[in-house]
Amino acid sequence: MSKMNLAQKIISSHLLSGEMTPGSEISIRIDQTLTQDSTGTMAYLQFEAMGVPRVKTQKSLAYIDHNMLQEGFENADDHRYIQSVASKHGVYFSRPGNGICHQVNLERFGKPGTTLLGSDSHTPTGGGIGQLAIGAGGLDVAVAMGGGPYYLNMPKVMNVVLTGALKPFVSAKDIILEVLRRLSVKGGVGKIIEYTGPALATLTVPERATITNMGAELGATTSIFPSDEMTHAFLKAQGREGDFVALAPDEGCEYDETITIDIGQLEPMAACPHMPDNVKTIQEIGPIKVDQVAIGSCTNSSYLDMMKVAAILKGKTVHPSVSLVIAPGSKQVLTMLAQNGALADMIAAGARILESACGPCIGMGQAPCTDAVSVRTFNRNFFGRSGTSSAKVYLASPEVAAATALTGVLTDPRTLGNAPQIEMPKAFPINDTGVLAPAATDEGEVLRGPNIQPFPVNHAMEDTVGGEVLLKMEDNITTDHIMPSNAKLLPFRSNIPYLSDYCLSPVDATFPSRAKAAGGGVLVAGQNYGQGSSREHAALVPLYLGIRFVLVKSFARIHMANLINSGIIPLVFENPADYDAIDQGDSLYIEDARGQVEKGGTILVQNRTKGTTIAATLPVSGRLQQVLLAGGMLAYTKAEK
Ligand code: MIC
Ligand code: SF4
Repeated sequence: MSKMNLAQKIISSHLLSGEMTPGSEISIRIDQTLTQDSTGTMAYLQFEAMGVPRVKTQKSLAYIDHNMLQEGFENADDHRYIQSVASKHGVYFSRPGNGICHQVNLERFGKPGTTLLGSDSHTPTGGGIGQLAIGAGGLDVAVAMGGGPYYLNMPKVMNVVLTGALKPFVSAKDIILEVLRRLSVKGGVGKIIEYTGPALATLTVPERATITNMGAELGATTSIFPSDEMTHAFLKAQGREGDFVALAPDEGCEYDETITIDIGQLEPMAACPHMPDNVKTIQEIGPIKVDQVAIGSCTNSSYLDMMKVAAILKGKTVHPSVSLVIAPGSKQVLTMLAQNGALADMIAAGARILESACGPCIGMGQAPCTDAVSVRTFNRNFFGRSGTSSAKVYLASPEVAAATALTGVLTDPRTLGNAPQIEMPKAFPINDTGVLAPAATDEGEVLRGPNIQPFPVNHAMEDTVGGEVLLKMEDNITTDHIMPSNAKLLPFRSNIPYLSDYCLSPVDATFPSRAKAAGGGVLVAGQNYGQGSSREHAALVPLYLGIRFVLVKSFARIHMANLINSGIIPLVFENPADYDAIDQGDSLYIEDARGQVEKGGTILVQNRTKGTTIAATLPVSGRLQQVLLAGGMLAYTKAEK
């Protein structure tokens, strides 16, 4: 490959094995890792199980930002466990209150041209700074911390050419909403989205990061921008000029696909309930009555976003029927708002200020009222995720959210008059005391509370694998369906037995008890099964319940990797019409499972109830066939040693 696009350049400079042909397995070296607390407990338990004394990456960070409500001892115990285990093994610890992992990592640690693997699906936020940043399950991140390669299928690279310039009150959020509208929540599967074009000269790093962040909702492996003058200015303002390198695709390089968006044509938009690709313009949706407005999350909580909100709210009062909550993304952002008076403007307008964390985005508090309409600057509006199953969540820009908070109905901010002009600061205030350096040696004690329970470990594959179809599901089942996370359940992320009583409960509340009574079984679903979060709990809990294989029309990337790591066989219908011929309650079995998985390709599944045979594809390569035969990644790695 003589001329390379940017994604290919970074991959080739980190390539450890394989050929960069789309679809074939490659492995890459990982420079940085990040974990957050809701996936981190499991990642560090798995890291401990690997027996590596100190991390081998350039920098590994453990953030605390998800489980912030401390209703009982559980979350605080998990924080203490992560702090102690991080220190012992050489991982930097970002204290609770320091901010949302992706926002802080962008500000303080992300470096253009490096690779970042994070146990959170929004890790691609780092693409805003020219980093190849990928979300993965906790076990994959644990392996990378131990110096191991990260395996993935070489993605196709899709070029999104941005032309024109945003009109007033139209923002970066509208660009990614437009990409979602065009490509859908499965349009990015197996792809890296690379942004180029003349409009990039107008988009700052935090705006780019909004776009790469929500690229996760396309199902993309990651999204990336070049590292240019904007990147230089941002790094310089963060006192990190030394981390800058200029990076761009080669002139005349090739892409697997290209689309062009004239961002000057865009209008304020929102993703309507309950999918991030259900995008309409604010004008099309109309002035629906709104009960809650929530501003923040890793998508839209930068200084720039918060300043736009403060300017719109300044001197006005939040509508009496709206509850407005605002969570600035990091200690740095919150400090700046406090120092320049913008925080006072928000408070005076009637905003409820939340700590710098994920908060309502993952249902940690601020569940809206029954049947509420909630307008959020977040990235996901999956059914039930807000904590109120009857609520309808719309995803929109900070400008739309702030305007709506003032009027009480969904509002096109262009009706407000002049758009606020916010300058990027020349120098951000630097105070890294919220990040604790690890101990110099691995002699420290790891502090575990009673909430830390062992995780389930699979056994080597049997000769016959199968059981009853315990649940037959539709398309686009998310990890929020498979393993819901809200203020009541998030404290139990280190307690798989507890979580098992809630598995798939948004789809069918009887599933956990039926799975337990049957002693396990199999799952059947439609397209894009497992989209959303990187939480490996969506595989570990089904493993605990005895799920042996999952047969679907297609998988989301991270969830499929998590199933394989847990030793649950992922299978894809060769003929999607076979899906229709299966009923919940049928008995599906793979005879000679070891032989069939060893051979790979087509796997024959017997429907013993209907007396039929279904052809399914095992969508994995040689190494992963061995992982499945061994009963998952940990068993495989131990056998390798
Ligand atoms: C999310 O946005 O869904 C989360 C919560 O950040 C998850 C991680 C988790 O489930 O803990 C993600 O995006 O991976
Ligand atoms: Fe946190 Fe929400 Fe971002 Fe997930 S999407 S990391 S829950 S702010």
